[in-house]
Amino acid sequence: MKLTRKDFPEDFIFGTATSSYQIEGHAFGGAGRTHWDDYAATPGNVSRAEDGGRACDHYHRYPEDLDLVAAAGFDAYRFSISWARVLPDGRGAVNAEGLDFYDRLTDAMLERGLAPYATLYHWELPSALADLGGWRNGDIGDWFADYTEIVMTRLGDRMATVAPINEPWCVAWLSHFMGLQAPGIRDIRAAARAMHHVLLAHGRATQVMRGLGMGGLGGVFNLEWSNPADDSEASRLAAARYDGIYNRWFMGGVFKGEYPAIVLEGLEPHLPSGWQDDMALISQPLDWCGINYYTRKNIAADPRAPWPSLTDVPGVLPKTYMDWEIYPEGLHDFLIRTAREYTGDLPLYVTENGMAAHDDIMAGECRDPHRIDYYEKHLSEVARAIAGGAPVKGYFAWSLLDNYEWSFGYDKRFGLVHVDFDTLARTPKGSYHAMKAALTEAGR
Ligand code: GCO
Repeated sequence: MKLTRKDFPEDFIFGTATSSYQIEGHAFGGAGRTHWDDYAATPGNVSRAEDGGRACDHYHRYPEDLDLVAAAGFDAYRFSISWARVLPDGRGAVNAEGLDFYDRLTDAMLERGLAPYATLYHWELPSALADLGGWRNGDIGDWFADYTEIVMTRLGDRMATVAPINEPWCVAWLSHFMGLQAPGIRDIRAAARAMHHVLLAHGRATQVMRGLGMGGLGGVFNLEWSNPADDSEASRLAAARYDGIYNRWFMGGVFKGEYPAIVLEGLEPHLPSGWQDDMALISQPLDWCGINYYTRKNIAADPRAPWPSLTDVPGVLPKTYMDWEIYPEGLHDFLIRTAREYTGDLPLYVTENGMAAHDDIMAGECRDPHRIDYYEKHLSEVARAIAGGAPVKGYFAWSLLDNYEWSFGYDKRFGLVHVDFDTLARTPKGSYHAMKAALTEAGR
């Protein structure tokens, strides 16, 4: 990698990110069942019906994993806390072993000089709450607030930053309209409710943490560039609807207290009554904004389909193993647009960015020049956004380890570190060594 730390401001934070269900091994330590266990147990949802029962066994191997993070020269580690590990039924009895685990994990980060960047929900809803309607039930704001209070009463004094919810679009739209993640629902009314309740829960958790006297509170949004697939006015409008649903709904709700009209057009009839009364809570001030960025979509109008009457068509750019187009400019454009239109001077972090590949070990080594190139191109766009005035304060590579890529199972490898899912051996890839060289003198 040609870029190094020196190409970024002195206080710029480099980190790497993971999430609980994707790496910990949810069968260990008394965690409760989650809707991902149920989704994976239903034929046809997940490749090879794989689940997160063992995953990378980070639950037992976290010291070794954090050693790898520290040795690469990262400043911070973005991790998540599993609701069902702390509260197996989502409410009521606490699993002391679960809270103890996150306590040990936090201290292990601090001992290695890594700043803990926590997320409270990265998709593993306790099944007992899914039984009550999960994200469709407006009570989830209070359930999530209670869980937040339990976790942060214990850990809050040691967190550098906290985001309540990872990628609200995935929690709501991908999972309740497209049906491609747990709970796998395809229903516009369920989707509309989830779209609102996920932000209500964000607001309630933020309120609770402020009440505990905490700072460093933000939100993490996955943004996807919406590119009209052709020059027609119909496709331009379809792309604007896609941008509205994917990006502007959440940015507008959280940073302006309003939802975009182009989305309300389709969703308002299905929102819970009195939704307007929640907007002040949803848009209370934050300390930073996180952007997860991977790709763009090419959107065309599909006038025969009901609202939002659009479809995505394959693009011409080189693609990752997820079949996602590689479009680094989108990261620059989102950083600039977010600061200009939504967040002003608020610190921005790239909280996830990375690519999947089919990485093999050969002669004891895992070479992934494609991934080094991906990181280099995206980091260049971050540097360009900073030069253009966007207040970007940090960048987190997704992901530390090959892990459970949700409905794709263990086949899509995103890690800087290769994981052999039979032996669980960790092998740092070429991209890990390149990062280390960019971040430390020792790695050069
Ligand atoms: C995300 C997801 C991660 C995925 C990654 C690659 O936050 O987008 O949270 O869990 O693994 O995005 O798809």
